[in-house]
Order: sequence, then structure tokens, then C-alpha cells
Amino acid sequence: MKRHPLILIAATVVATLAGVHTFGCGAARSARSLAAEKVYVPPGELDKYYGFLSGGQSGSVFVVGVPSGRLIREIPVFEPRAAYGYAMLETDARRQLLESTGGLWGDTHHPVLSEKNGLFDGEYLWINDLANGRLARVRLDYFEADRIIKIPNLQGAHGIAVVSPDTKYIVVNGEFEQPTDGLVTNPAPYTSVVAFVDPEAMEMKFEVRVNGNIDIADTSKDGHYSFSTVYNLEQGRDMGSMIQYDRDAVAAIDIPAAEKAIAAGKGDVRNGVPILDPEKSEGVLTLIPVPKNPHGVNVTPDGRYAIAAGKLSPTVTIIDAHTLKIVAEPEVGLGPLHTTFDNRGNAFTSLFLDSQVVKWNIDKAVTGTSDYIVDRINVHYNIGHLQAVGGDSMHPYGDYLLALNKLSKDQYVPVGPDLPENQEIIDISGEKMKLLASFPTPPEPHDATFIAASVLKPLVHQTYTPSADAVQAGHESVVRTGPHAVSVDMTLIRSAYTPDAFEVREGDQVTMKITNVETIRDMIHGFALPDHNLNIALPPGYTKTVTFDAGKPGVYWFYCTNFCSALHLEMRGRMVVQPKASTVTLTDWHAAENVKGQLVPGVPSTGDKR
Ligand SMILES: [Cu+2]
Repeated sequence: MKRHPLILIAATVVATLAGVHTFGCGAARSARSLAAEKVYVPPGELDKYYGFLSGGQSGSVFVVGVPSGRLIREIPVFEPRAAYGYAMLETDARRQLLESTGGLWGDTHHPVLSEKNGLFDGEYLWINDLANGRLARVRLDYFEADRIIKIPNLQGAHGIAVVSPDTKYIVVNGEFEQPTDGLVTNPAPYTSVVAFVDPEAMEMKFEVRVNGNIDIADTSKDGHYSFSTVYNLEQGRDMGSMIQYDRDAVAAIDIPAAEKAIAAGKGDVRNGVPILDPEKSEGVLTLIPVPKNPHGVNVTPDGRYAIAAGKLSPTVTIIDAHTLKIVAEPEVGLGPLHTTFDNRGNAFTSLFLDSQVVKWNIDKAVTGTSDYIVDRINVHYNIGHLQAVGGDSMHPYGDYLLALNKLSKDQYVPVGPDLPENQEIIDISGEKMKLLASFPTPPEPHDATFIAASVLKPLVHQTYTPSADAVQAGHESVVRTGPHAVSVDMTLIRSAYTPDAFEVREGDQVTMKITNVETIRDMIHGFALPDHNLNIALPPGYTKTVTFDAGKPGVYWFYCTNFCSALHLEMRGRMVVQPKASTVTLTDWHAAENVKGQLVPGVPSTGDKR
């Protein structure tokens, strides 16, 4: 059969187009493959970095692996969380601490890591609660918040920073201005304070008064200055009056000068904390005028410059971190918020309005060279913080950067009117930035910091060392300690509670000390007690004491909430609450059960030692 020439031409065109199409797809696929390869961590292999993301109004810290973006852990901080060992009931010590210092929730913003010689040493992480003026410390050997304190004389604990290079203090900025003398009856001007906290004792050392709203913090790498951005020098009480001035400030506090003034007794003590008034203590505070309602301030890894982001000005202000003089004010784009660094002299600034990360060369910007902008990359969308791995230390790694975006529209399958927050991982190892991957997290990360897995992983404990008061296996007991009080010492090991039954009476206060006597990593057992608002998780070696009301007469099965073995479902036991007038004892119950053959032979209850 002879083909019509037009058909041949058409077939050739189709084939050619198909070829082009295939080629285009291949290029896209290969770019995708390269990006995927950079973030793919095969099952069984570990991430290169731990990432600590603030949990925002979740009140927690999220731990993600980088580069995979996998959510590895949540560390509850300003919240009681049964899943991670904290009982929910009102008498729980953790819950009481939270309630007495502000509430059962927090607004965490800025995770900062402890430093030794300017390097992250993996000992502690601190995180603020903006809403309730608190600071918490997380022990990284257990990934557990061990101290929470309320910062006096301060509202809106916003920016925090570690005083480099050896974590001398934790700096906490008070964002919400207060009557200077603390009295609402006095129309004195509102001011704020920068607080300096002893990181080991978690105690207040001193505060420095600053006019305006104190926002984000960093410190010079030699520990001489703390830097805080300050907006609303107008001292306005509403948004319109807060944005009148073209320049607000970076507040530089001379830490040795402040220490000297405190030692000389120049602080006015309020709520047990000496507050320095800079007007009475010369040389403590320097206000460096920067545009306009500035937000982030970040010190370069070499300690030469503090860089303030203009927020309402398209500029960053580069301040000499030793002389406190402004050396340059380059334009970077719209809505600059925060800056981070690689190990090749580049800065990366987040641009909220442009939805971009801009990479710029620090030396070129300082010397006024016109091509200081190196690259720009779009992010999705409206980036807040950003952090390069190690960019907040003296030794950035220079390979990955995390963009923490406020909006994630069209990035994930929709989940109702509220969409998850979006983190994007960007490859910064080359001249051009490359977007590699995104991952969602619960609300709402504000900031992040990273530590190499090679540094932290060896420091993480496998089990808890049993405390001196831990219940020993074989020494469990049920003891009546008063007319309306019973103490139960209990141990847990796969897959049984000892005792697995105990009896109390209506009206009793029951105090349970429970020890998980497992010695194997990850062998967690739970203790949930229905209708008593009680569920705790006990990692291996952990002891927890809880006190609760026995409640209404009845049989309550406590059970294990953490899957532990093939006999996990069988891991349960009873609290029998007798009516006040009852004369039946648990021994009687067991006798009755034995008659019916319901008690497992060889597993006698130790629960009736009364
Ligand atoms: Cu269990």
C-alpha cells in the first residue's frame, strides 16, 4: 500500500514532537531525581543532622531529620502530654509547674543550642514561651524539658539567644512593654527589659531596661555584646502609631559593663531581680538606629557583623559587631526578616513579601560592590525564619538551608480550611540555590536550629538511670498510710504490672510510685487508668509518682498504652475501689476468683499486702 506523502510528513512531525516531549520530560525527571537523591535517606540509614523546630502554639519542639525532613520526635515543653510521660491529672507535678507559671500551653518561638568554644556541644536546648513569659531548658541526652522558669518583670518573652562562645547566659527579650515601675496606677512610660538568665542554675541574674518593643536577639561571638532589634521607639499603643519613625534600633548591651554595674549595686531590685536603668548606668546600652520596625538580628559566623533585617524597609543594616558602627545598608528585597550564613562568606535573608530567599555576599555588600546579590529562589509561601545548618554557630556546614514558610497553599492535598505549615529544604552547597523538597509540620514552627548527628547521637542515653527512690523488683508494696491514704509501689516489666491488683476504698487518696524496671532501650510501658484522667508513659528506668482520688466504687482496669510485646494486650491489672462500708477484701475477691479458676496459676497477686 502506498502512503500519502502528507501522512508521512504528519507522522514525522508527531514523532519529532514526541521526541522533544520525551527529552523535556527526561530533563525534568533527571532534575527531580537529583533533588530527590539529595534528601532521600534510605530505610535503616540516619539523617546527617538533627533539626529542632519550635512548635509555636503547640507549645513543643519538633525534631526532624535533615535532609529527609522526617518528623522523628516531638518534645512537649509547655504542655502536659500523656504520650511522652506526663500525667494529665491535676496533681501531676509537671502540670502544677505549668499552671503555676502561666498555663498548660505555650507559644514556642526560638530554639537555641548550648555552645562550647562557639561550637554546639549537644548538652542543652532552650526555648521560649512568648505568651506566658517563660524559658525552658531541654536536656538533649534525654530529649526532655528539665527546667521551666517564669521570667519576672517581662511580658512577651520573644527573642532568645545564647551568649557565645561558652553559653554564659541565655538572653530573653521582653517584647510587650510594661509600666516602668510595674504599677498600672502610674502613667509612667512603658518600657521593656532584656533578661539575662544563668543557663546552668536556670536562675535570673539581671535585666536591662530598654524603651520600645524588644524583638529578636543574638550575641557577638566573643560574648561582649547582646544585640536585640527594637521596634516601636514611638512607644505607640496601636499599629498605626508604631510605624511612624523611619528608624528604630538595634539595642547593643555591653555585657561586661552591665555585670560591673550590677556588682556595684546599680540595679533597682523588682521581684527579686536587679534591673539596670541605662540612663543611670553609662556604657551599658547603645541604640544603633536602623530602618524600619526591624525584625531579625543575626551575627556573622566570624563575629564581625550583626545584621539587622529591615522588615518595612527593603534593606539589611550591617553593623560592625565591635565598634557598633553601621558599615553598609544594602537593598535585598521586600520584607526582609531573618538572615543566616554559609561557610563561604554568604548571607541568606528571608523576604516575607517577595516569598524568596536572597543570597548575598557579605564582603561585597560591605565594600559597596554592585554585584553583591548572588542568587534568589522562590519559596512557597511567605517565609518567616530561615536557618542554614550551623548558620547560627561559628562553624556553618554550608550544605542545607531550611525555609520556614507561613503559608503552604497548593503544596499538599487539602485538609480543611486550615493548611499545614510548610518547610522547604534548599541545597546551598553551590553558587545557585536549589529547592529540594518540602515537608509539612503541625502548627507552627517559627525558627529552627540544627546540630550534626555525629555530635549529638553519641550523647543520647539509651535508658534512664534508675533514681535513688526507684521501686526495686521484688520490693513492690501496697500500704495503707492513713485513714484515707494508700501508697502503691509498682514495677513494670514485659508484660505485667506488679502488683497486678490492689484494693482501696472510696474516699482514699492513692499515691502510686511506678518504676519501669526494663533495661532495654525503647521498652516503654504505659499506665492508663480509666475514669481517673490518668495516663503516663514510662521509658526504661523511669520512675513517676502520681496521687489521685480513688473515685467511685468499682473495678478499674489499668492497662499498658505503649505497645510492648506479644502479650501487650494482656498487660493490665485492677484497682478495686470498695464502697466505704464494704467489708470485702481483695483476698476475698481472689479466693472467689480461684474458685472460679479465673486467676492465672503461678502469677499470684502481691496486691493484698495491707
Ligand atoms: Cu507494656
